[in-house]
Amino acid sequence: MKIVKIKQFQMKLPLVSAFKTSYGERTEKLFDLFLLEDEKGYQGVGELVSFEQADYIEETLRMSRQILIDELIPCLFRMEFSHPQEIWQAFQPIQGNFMAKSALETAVWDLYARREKISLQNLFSATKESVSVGVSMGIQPDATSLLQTAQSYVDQGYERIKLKIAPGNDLGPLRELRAHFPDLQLMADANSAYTLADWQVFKEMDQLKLSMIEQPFHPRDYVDHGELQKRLKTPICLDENIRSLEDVKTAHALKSCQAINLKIPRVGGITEARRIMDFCQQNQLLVWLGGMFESGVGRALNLHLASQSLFTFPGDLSAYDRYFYDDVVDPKAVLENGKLKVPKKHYGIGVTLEEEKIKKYCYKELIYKPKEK
Ligand code: OSB
Ligand code: MG
Repeated sequence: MKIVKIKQFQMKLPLVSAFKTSYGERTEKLFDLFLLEDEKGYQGVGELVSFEQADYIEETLRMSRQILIDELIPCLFRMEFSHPQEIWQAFQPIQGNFMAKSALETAVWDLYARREKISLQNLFSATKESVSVGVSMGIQPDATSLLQTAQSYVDQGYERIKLKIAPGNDLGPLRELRAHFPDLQLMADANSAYTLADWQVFKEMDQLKLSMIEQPFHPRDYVDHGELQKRLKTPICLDENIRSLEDVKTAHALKSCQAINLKIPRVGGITEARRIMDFCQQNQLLVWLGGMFESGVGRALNLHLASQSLFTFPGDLSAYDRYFYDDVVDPKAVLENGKLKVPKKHYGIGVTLEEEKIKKYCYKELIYKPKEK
């Protein structure tokens, strides 16, 4: 098959509440959607999730768009392929730019499944109809809002809470949550805000029965994470560090962590995500699915991947209204008995773009076609 046309929608969805982390505040989510069409007219859609600032990882939205135009889209147009895994292979000579690669690669998986007239989860031999979910919670201004927010998530049915922490805003709120929710699956995400010199803070955290502590140190560090893991019983989970299977192998060899937060866009797409899942399974590393404030497109994709039996720990997979007032897909993801259903209203990722919503939230549309020979 061949890709003969690509539409790019530059989108803006207002966030329900600003998300404060160790690296700043967000009130709107910008993202792009890439709608691919093959020679038979089948379509697939992928989401570009890169942020405007390089504060989570180095790849920004502008950088992603540039590499897509300069290299990835021309590369895809040159290809004649029979399976989406070949896209992964073709993108290998292009270094980095994982989120840009993922936007196209995941769209091809969607297109392929639609063309085969099956649900995407069937390409993974996944059978779960719904997925248990957790929620990621920003740093709260005070103890009252901390407890109220957590309570509302528990009431909605979220099975696990991940609290963002930063130096000075860590043990206090975590102890407060633990005291009020003694049995809740609770974890902390530091987004690289600490160094090994802070290790005693984590030693205290070790008493709080946390499921894991996510990314305490620098995104390139494996050695200090390994040293900290040696001193703690709580599993360390790596997020920002993990861009490829090779990173997971390094973390495993250096005993830097016991768990991996797997995000499809952060590793360049589905093919790489599945290589990582296989390695984690063979090497007793806990792997679970993380999120990037995705719109309904990325969320649907995440649900299909997370519906495999390997995923037992609840992912950062919230209902759409956790983040947005509205969404661009049909059907929207809503919680049912504390779980999210794997969307199957359509083939592929199981949702379709709502034209009227695209019109409403799209501020720029571009079309790409292969160069005439
Ligand atoms: O560190 O896991 C993170 C969102 C954007 C970037 C980084 C992270 C996050 C989250 C939210 O924690 C996950 C989600 O619910 O989408
Ligand atoms: Mg994280």
